[in-house]
Amino acid sequence: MNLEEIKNRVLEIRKLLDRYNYEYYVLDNPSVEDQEYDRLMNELIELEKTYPMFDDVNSPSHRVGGKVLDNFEKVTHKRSMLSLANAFNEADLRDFDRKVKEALNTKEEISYMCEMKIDGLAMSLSYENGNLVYGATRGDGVVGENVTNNLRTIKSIPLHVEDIEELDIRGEVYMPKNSFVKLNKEREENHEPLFQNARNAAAGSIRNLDSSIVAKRKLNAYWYYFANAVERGFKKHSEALNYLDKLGFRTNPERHLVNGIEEVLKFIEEYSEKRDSLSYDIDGLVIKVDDMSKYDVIGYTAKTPKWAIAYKFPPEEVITKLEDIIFTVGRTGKVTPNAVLSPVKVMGSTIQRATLHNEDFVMSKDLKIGDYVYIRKAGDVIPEVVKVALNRRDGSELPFKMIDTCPYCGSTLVKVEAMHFCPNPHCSARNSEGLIHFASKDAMDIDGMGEKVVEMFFNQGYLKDIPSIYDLHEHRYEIINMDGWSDLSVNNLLSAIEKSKGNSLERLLFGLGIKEVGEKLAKTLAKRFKHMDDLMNADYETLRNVRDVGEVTALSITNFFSDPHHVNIINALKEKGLNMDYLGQDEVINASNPFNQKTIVLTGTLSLFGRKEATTLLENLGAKVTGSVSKATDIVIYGEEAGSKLSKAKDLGIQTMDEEEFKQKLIESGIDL
Ligand code: 3BD
Repeated sequence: MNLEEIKNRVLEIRKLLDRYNYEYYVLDNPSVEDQEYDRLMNELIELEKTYPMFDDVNSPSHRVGGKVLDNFEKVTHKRSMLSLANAFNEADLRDFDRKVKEALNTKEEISYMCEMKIDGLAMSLSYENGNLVYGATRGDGVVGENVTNNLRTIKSIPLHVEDIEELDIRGEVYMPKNSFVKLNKEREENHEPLFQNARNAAAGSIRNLDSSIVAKRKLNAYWYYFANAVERGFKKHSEALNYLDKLGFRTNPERHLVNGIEEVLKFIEEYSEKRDSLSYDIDGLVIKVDDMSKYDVIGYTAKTPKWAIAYKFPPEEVITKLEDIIFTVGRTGKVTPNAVLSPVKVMGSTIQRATLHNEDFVMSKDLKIGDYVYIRKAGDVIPEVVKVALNRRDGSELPFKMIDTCPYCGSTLVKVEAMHFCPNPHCSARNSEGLIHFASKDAMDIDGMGEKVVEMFFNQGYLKDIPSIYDLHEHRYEIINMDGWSDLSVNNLLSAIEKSKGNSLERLLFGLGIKEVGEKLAKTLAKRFKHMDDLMNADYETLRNVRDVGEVTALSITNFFSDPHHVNIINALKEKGLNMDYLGQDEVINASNPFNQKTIVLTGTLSLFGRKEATTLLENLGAKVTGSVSKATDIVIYGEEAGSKLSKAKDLGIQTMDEEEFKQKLIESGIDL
């Protein structure tokens, strides 16, 4: 064969294999024997190996995976991927229908497409001139991850379609129920951690960086939306779906076009029953207006279309025994009662603990130890105790009693509103929780120092408080000899610890676990004060002048830094070489901002900003802030109860601005509020 003939043979085999794939995986109706398929595949692989110039990423030979990536590239979706509003009951659905009719100014019944809401992962596929160019996860709806290599291993996904300029389609990748059960069984035999449910198994698979592993997971997909259908002349969603079907995409046959909301409700009733007999998990149904030409009239909210809604099945409830109530102590000292339950399966995961929040919660539900209780879980949310099954009481139940001393250090608990706190800053439970928080991703981000590791080292005595993290290297050889550790894993941990010393101030502030100081406020404080010492020296008034710092927060911060125990921790961290400065970029100030070179007066009570902060912000933008209104004043910014200065400004025809407008202008000037 000459090169031309070889190329033609390669193309011919690909076409055949694409067709056989489609027949087998989409139509479930193969036309050739496996042997014939394998023979062609081997011939193709052989040719591509010998003539690499004819290789192609979209060759069916690449469906077995192979490439191992370091990470996934980010992709910006051509059209952003919307969310869906939820309906939980009949009333919500009728409301939806009423609003659609109102928007269309009609009393006629609406034609709705009713679909399964597959509990999988939303994906987009993009084709250009008939070739798959990328497949991506939803991400935040705007930017997702390029998982094309992994999607290619799903054999029902076409690598080529008819030669169409552009196709942008959306669907759900999922793992069928029986594949999930089988996968977990294998994992159990191999002593590998189990997946909680089919959705997590699908998510874990599609985000695996090794596509040859993905190829072994039995994933599949249904495609439910043709994003550029209207541009391509389609008027009905139902027609767009039929077209996708014709192009070779797998569309869900469990879809029904119905007329009016009553028929939607009937459909929901029918599928609430049928749900369990499907080969995949669904967590609800999706109802869509069929007439796409009306989508823009019906409109959109910020994130969701108003022409579609997701009906969510009610959360599953099960009954189990409340064996005991135990107490845990968090890093702030908060003591939480926890339900110890007889293990029970809800929504595919086994539950044996549930938080009971605080004493009042337990009392208001009248929980007694030995009671049978209803547990509810919806989707990925944490399970909750709903109520007692009173009819199952036999008198043997024991009353609940809140403890008054810390179960870890014995200190007398302090009650603040409904909550109890262990006041001892040296309490071992508090310290170990504090360490876990300090090392966590959003705080100091010490990779490899999660809950299990901290607890293990804590129990060994290698860790006792936050500064001891930075002495962990002294235990290097002891750790290497512990179960599950190696030279490499210890090195990785120690270098992650070393690396964290260079973090910017806000991570350290958040990591210290000051009450009321969350991630966002930590950043604001770091930006405002720049150095740890300046924050430590700030008095109550100065703190109150910072945006988002109220009385409670200002007090909490001053209390924290006036405690010698905390000062010692910070000094110890300084000694270990931790960075104590804000390293972030200051905002780049645009000279064309509306405050540059202007003389500005602030008046009235500013509630969004402290007066001092507003002044600093304005000065940073090139403004001069003065005290009294005159002809030289350019702008007056006013808050509540502004008096004579505001009226004078109005008399003089000076520009005025309320706080909201001020905030808006700051944002437009590039200030990161
Ligand atoms: C399904 C959006 C629209 C195109 C927006 C109407 C929210 C997950 O089977 N239709 C379906 C399914 C999901 C859908 C749309 N039709 N959006 C649909 C969907 N049959 N599950 N979803 N999604 C997909 C989401 N995912 C993660 C985080 C937030 N939202």
